[in-house]
Amino acid sequence: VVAVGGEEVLGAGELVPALSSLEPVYGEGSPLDEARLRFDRLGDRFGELYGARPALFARSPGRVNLIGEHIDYEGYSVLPMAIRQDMIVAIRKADGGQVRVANVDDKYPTCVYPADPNKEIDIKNHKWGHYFMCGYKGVYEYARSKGIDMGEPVALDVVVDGTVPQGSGLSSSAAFVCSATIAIMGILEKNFPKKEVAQFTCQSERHIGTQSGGMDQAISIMAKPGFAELIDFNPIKATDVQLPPGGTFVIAHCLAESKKAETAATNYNNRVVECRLAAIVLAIKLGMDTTKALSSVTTLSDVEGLCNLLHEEPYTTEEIEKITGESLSSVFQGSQTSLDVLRAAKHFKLFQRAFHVYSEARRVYTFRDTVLSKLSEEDMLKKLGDLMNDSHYSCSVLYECSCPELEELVKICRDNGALGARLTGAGWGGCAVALVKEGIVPQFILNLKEKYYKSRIDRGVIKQSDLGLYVFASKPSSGAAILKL
Ligand code: NG1
Ligand code: MG
Repeated sequence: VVAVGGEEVLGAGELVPALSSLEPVYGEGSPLDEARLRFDRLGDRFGELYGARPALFARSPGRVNLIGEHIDYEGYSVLPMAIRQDMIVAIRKADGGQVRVANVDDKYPTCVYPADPNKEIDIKNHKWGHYFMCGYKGVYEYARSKGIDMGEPVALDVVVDGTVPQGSGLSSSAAFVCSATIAIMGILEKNFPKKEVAQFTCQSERHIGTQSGGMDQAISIMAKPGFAELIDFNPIKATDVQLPPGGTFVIAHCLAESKKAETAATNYNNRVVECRLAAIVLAIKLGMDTTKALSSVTTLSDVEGLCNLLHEEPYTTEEIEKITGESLSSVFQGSQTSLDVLRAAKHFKLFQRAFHVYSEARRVYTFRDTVLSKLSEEDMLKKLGDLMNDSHYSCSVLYECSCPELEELVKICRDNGALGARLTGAGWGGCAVALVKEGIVPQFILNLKEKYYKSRIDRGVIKQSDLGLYVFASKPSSGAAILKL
């Protein structure tokens, strides 16, 4: 009975914990009866749909990013923690050449795919089940890259149950891709090194059409209960960060859904492209040969962060093409999602995006250093809160990934005693995270209910009884695990 905690390998075999031992998975003090009930319900639903018991369950958590927003894909370290909310997957091998992905919630109609890891995902026609197929394709791709024989593609019966609210910036998508991945590894009896799973699941999720960084998958796979993690990339590494006990992170959903996959061309992928362009222009301004800049510079972490070499006025396509001596469509040739960005973009705010990335990258280390410092807890919490506020300002004003609802919510958090508050995840909707002194958490949540949610309940945006799904305090939870019956 082992939870996949600090082990090096993730997958089937001796690392499989029994369902009777959920404690290591959910951490001390979690409502385990509730968790057990969820697994029971999921198993029952599986039985109704497929007339059999699942062979195993897998779970992977969502996360809240404490600081370091929109910098993972630029190669900079971030500081998230796993939350208790997760995705659980029940799975068995099936006959008939199909992967059937059902959900305990009828809101999500069953998706059926051919059991063919080479088949592209139809991203123009977005479906919730696509994330499972990201995991499916990813496992086979990883195995192929390592020369591991996977035999004939397997047909699968799957039912999932997710508690990470969708489009919330809490990474329901990575929780789904990661739980799908390890469920498939479990069913195929493959053990892959944990760090590699954290790495390749990031590639897997890109099949959905977002050029995501690796933060969400890394924390979902590598989290340890009780710790936030400083995640470094290239190579991927997680370092435990013990947060000061006097502070609690409260997560609150602004109730605007962030439809990241659907709006990628103007939001998420747009920023990835702008950062790449900023990096190339900076490299050239710093004296690099244009051919070399175009071929070797991919992220802002590849160049020195001298933003003053960029101008604040947004860049036009023509201006950038003059600097690079090459048409942008040929620079991004071969990346359809980038070409979609170019088609949708009016101009490119290179200075603002680069300034955000470099300053946010520094804030992550300052945050970590503050946690490790000898400051009194009072001063420490205040400093951490200030950093979160600075991060939000930068996201909102320079990176423009906030929205009116998030602005209102963040302000209400600060006005009601939060030491700091910021949007978390990609933004454009979803959640804010607030640092609150332990002692005032219940009152703080009551105030949010009164000042932010009450009017929305009255207007029927959410049900009073669902409020707990949208605003809650969170402790650092554990990472991905496979569970057997
Ligand atoms: P969310 O919004 O939770 O999907 C996204 C990216 C992260 C990171 C953040 C912004 C994916 C899977 N995740 O998170 O890699 O870039 O935005 O910091 O796209
Ligand atoms: Mg996501």
